[in-house]
Amino acid sequence: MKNLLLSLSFTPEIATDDYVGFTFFVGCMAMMAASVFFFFSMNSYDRKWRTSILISGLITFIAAVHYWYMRDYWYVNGSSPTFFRYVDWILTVPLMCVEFYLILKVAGAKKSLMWRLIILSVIMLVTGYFGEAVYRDQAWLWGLISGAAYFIIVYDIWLGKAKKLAEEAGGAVLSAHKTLCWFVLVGWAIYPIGYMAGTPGWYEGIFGGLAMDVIYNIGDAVNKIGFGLVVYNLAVTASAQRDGNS
Ligand SMILES: *C/C=C(C)/C=C/C=C(C)/C=C/C1=C(C)CCCC1(C)C
Repeated sequence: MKNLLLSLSFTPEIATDDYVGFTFFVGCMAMMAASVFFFFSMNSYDRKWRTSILISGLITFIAAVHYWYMRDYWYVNGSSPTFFRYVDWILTVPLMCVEFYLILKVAGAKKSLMWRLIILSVIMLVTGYFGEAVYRDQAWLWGLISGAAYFIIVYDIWLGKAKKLAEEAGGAVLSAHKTLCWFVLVGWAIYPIGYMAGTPGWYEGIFGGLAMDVIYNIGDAVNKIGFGLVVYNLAVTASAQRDGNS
């Protein structure tokens, strides 16, 4: 209890040029605010969307808690909180795969689609962790394997089974699916850039000047909050359309 109070009342001093510290701080706040928004919006649309928005809120909430620790870790150690970063991702990215499934369930998506995406995302993250934290000398190799899993996810949702289901559903579901596909193609592509900026390898010269954590923090804000807002928008739009028809 005393530790908790101490950590709550502790005010770190953030240097004006500490962009990593700054983005951890702002990221933490943004994730908290987004969670409150998603949780409190639960009564604004049809019941059937509740689980989807609940998951959007859980994603930003889990991130908020991790950002709280990462912010602290960075302040105290001045190094990347790689462990917390990957624990956060391993919890939140599979939840995003669940979102894809829930949205496409109206069109008859099977659980196998969800599990396929979850397994691919876990492979992507575990191999990324190996490259960043365990076998840094072969970071490029682990990054490549991770990238392959990422590529299959992109293929699956853009051109595979998920796309067919979205087309069958049509309307608001199809347009939400398309937007989420763009998030995965462009938004998620921010992460390999951060990885290349933060690990040794032939690519060091390309992104060497950039701070890995700033890139990851921007990626998280875009993907976790933005992704949730797309789902929120779908819930509101689809509920309004239904009300209009009835
Ligand atoms: C909320 C967190 C999200 C959406 C995290 C996504 C992370 C990735 C898409 C990470 C991908 C990576 C590669 C494709 C290759 C290099 C290693 C990773 C793990 C950074």
